[in-house]
Amino acid sequence: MYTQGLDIKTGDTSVPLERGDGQLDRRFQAKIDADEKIEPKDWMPEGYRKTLVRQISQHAHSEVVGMLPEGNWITRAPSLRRKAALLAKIQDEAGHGLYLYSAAETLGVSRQELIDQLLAGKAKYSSIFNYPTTTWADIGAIGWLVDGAAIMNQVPLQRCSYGPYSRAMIRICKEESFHQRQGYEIMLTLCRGTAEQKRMAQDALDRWWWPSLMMFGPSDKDSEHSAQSMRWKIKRVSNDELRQKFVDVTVPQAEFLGLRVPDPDLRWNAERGHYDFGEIDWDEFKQVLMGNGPCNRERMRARRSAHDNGRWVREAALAHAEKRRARAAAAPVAEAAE
Ligand code: BYC
Repeated sequence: MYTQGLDIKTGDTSVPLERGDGQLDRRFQAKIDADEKIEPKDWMPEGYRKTLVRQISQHAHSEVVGMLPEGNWITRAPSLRRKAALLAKIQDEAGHGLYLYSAAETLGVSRQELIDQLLAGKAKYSSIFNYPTTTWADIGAIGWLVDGAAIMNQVPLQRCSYGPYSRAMIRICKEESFHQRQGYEIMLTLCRGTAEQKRMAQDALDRWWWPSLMMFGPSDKDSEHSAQSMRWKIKRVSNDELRQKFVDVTVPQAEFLGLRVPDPDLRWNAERGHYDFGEIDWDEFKQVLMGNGPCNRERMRARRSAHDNGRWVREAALAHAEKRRARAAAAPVAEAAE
């Protein structure tokens, strides 16, 4: 774990150690209001720490579970170029999971605890990864829509008040933007191909559009954590605002592809300067969150089996690290020179 001793100083010179008078809380909020970053050793309210552990770990789990729907297509990608790009994308997602677990560890929780919660079915991950990838066009739609939605949500997280999370986001966003482009390029190729390929692209858009809008979370009026997370500048933009931005950016992209967004209520509202769009099926969203989506059980089975199959690798890596540590302790100079 990366957590080091808690440093009670909040960057200010004379912080009183008594917490009862709310001074620490006030100084903490003042620091947030001044757009200063909170770092792992700074004092923070327990609620802030818990909110970050919850959000960052859910985000990490999403990256890791998110590899599964795409992994389904590595062996069936239509060319060597597509296979190499897909492999690289999935590998990036594993990396994102690792940065995010590391960021969560700075808050005093171990990666093992977080993974145990996921495997026990107690932790959430993004609803979107509980839908199946039935055709190659789904890989295009995931890159275009799912990574597109992820970027929309993650760009403001680069300015999150918690230093390790915001810094992880900067690198992740760069990679996500490559992912989004490779997805759109797959869609463009299909849409400029045969009538059958274009139908495949339309079918993928039909199936991924609404689940992509659900990625942004419940509407603002039903979002239990938003108000506090905005005050703490963990979240910078609300769920509904981000969803609207995503629709505004994505509809012209669909038009360029010659595809139809599957929403009869979608229309440009000149007065608002935004697209109006139909109501999300919140019952479906709730069912997916409760574990009843089309692939929830399959995803958890795959994660548990990967975890069990990887046990010997983790044990071997630990044994190797222990051997190196023991060698270094016995002969520090020789080990350092290695
Ligand atoms: N799915 O009060 P709210 C990727 C939960 S991966 C599941 O609005 P908050 C990629 C929410 O957790 C990108 N659960 O919460 C990878 C909360 O439950 P708990 C994933 C959802 O936290 C591979 C409850 O509903 N991105 O890009 O203020 C391949 C109430 O919601 C969902 C992130 O994780 C959902 N869609 O806001 C390709 C971004 N929505 O904890 C691509 C980081 C809501 O009370 N996370 N819930 O049990 C966030 O920005 C925020 O956590 C959310 C929700 C906007 C998602």
